[in-house]
Amino acid sequence: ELLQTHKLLDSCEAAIAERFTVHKLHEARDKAALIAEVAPKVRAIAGGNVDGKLMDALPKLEIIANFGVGYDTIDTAAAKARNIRVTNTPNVLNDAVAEMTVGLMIALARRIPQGDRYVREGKWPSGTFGLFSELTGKTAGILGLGRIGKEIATRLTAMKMRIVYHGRHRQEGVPYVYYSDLADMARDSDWLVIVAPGGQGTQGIVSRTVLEALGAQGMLVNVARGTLVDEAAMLEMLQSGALGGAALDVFENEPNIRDGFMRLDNVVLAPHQGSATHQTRQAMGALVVANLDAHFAGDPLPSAVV
Ligand code: 8YV
Repeated sequence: ELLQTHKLLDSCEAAIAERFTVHKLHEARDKAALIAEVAPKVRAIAGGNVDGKLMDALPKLEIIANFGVGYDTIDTAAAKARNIRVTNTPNVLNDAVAEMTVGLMIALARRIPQGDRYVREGKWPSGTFGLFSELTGKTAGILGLGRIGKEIATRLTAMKMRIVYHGRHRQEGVPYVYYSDLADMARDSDWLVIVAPGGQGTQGIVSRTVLEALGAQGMLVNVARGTLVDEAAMLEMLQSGALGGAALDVFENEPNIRDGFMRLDNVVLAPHQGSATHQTRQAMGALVVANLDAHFAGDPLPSAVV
């Protein structure tokens, strides 16, 4: 039997239901009661939000198959200690997230959402919309040059941007300048592109100091996790003009976001839709199922993180 912890793509839910008796934790009125009831039989979890306590409550649990590349809501150390496998959905979403990133950047720089409103509100015949900045010739500092970060870099190179990057290590065979210090990179960049994993190790690394280094002309785009950024500092700096602009697909407490963002004109806001295309979500769902199938067939897991 399988415990599902949040809503998944319909086709993924259907494929899982063909294979397992499914219990939906997110739909249970009394979650503790459901967990106690299913504990003797649940061998798999589909979804995230799994801590050591939930693992302990499910003594037969063997695998947690996450729908998403980021698994910051799963306590992987606790899973490892309990011999529970964890899988994610890497690679299949790289292109979709990279496309969204470029789209957000152009939308912010050229004020595409504001232009749409301007036209709809009938202001065009009697006014001028203005002149804005472009990506061409600018420097993009990528925080997290992983699988998605590299796809973003390729696309921004095509936009005639200069690419630099920061991460824990300099990477061999990468044609971009490496910064070992994030604030130094932000200082030298027009754009800070946040695409590093969330979780304990990266919490708040885009600090006030980093944002100050990016500066009043600086633009930020975040398609990773809201937790990477000191969000209170970012909001305050966007309000005061100490930071130029931000295109945000992710937030600290999403889907509930700080009210201040709604009243800002120098932001583009998106509802965590980086991977939200038909083809990518289908592929993510298929990979969740492939990991579960491989596990219960005793085969190597296609995309294990633990
Ligand atoms: C979400 C994501 O998982 O892959 C990730 O890490 O952030 C997204 O793809 C998606 O919204 C499904 O919950």
